[in-house]
Amino acid sequence: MDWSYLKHIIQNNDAFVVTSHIGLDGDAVGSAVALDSYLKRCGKKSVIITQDPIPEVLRFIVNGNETYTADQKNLAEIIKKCDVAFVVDVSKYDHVGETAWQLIQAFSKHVVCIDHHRCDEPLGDYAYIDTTASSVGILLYDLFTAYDPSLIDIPIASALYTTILTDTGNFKFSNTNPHAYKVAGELLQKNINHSAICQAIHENYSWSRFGLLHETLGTLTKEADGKIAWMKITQAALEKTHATFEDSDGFVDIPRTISHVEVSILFREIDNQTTRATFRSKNYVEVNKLAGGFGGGGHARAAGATLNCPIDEAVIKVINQTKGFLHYA
Ligand SMILES: [Mn+2]
Repeated sequence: MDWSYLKHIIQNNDAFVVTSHIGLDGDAVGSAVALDSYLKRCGKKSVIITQDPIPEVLRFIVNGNETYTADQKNLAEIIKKCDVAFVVDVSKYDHVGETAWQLIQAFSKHVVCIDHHRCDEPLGDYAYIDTTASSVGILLYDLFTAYDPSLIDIPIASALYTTILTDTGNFKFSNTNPHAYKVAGELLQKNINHSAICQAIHENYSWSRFGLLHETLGTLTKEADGKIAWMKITQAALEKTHATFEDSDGFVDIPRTISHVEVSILFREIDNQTTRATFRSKNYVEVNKLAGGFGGGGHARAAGATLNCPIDEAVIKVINQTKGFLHYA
């Protein structure tokens, strides 16, 4: 990747805003924090603005960086002083979140997108998209290394390392590649605390998450001879377990671990007319295409879509479509 233009953008501007997508994950937060910190190490002003609040389980990455949610008061004042907005881990403007996107468009001179999702018309004036990158953090590591590697300190390296662990599912997902291992190795050489990061990601869950998991596993259903496995989370289940959707992060990966399951789907009842479907596949189903049929998108092995119908109707529609993507030997 040729980073010369981005180097020029960083060198010649003073105030930056960093944002990411709705439904923040480890790559979104890790990349935003790493970039924000790096810009500050370059002597620039930078703030992080996100549509949604940073999930509790990812707050360990934030490490004192200022973060604002888009609905916060006087945010327009802060962004007014911004030259460039960096949008990371997302290339579709409607996934940035409405308020965050409006603020960025209204107040920044340039909008630069850095992402690894497939997208025909990425947002912004400049888009750096590499669909082979396991996480956006890896692209940022490459940028920082090209710009000035000496500015990568332990907090920045830790945030970048988190993006790799979370987006590859600990080097388990099909997007894992030699470059991801290479960058992870180089980050480990910067004396980051690998076990503290792993503990913060994987051994830091709430009791409400396990109450919700217990409820959700009760809905596990097998379809198409066990090639599809799905689960659902209703508003009633959230109420019963005092949990939020934030607590269900990663649930969709669980049914995929069953032998012979090709597609795993998690349905979430946003309200009685809105259902979010999240997809995972194991070997061949391109779930981004499956999700695309419902106006969603994502990666070949991980994708999502929002349907404007009640959850039980969404289940029927989605399962029917999914069957068409299966191979029957
Ligand atoms: Mn990502």
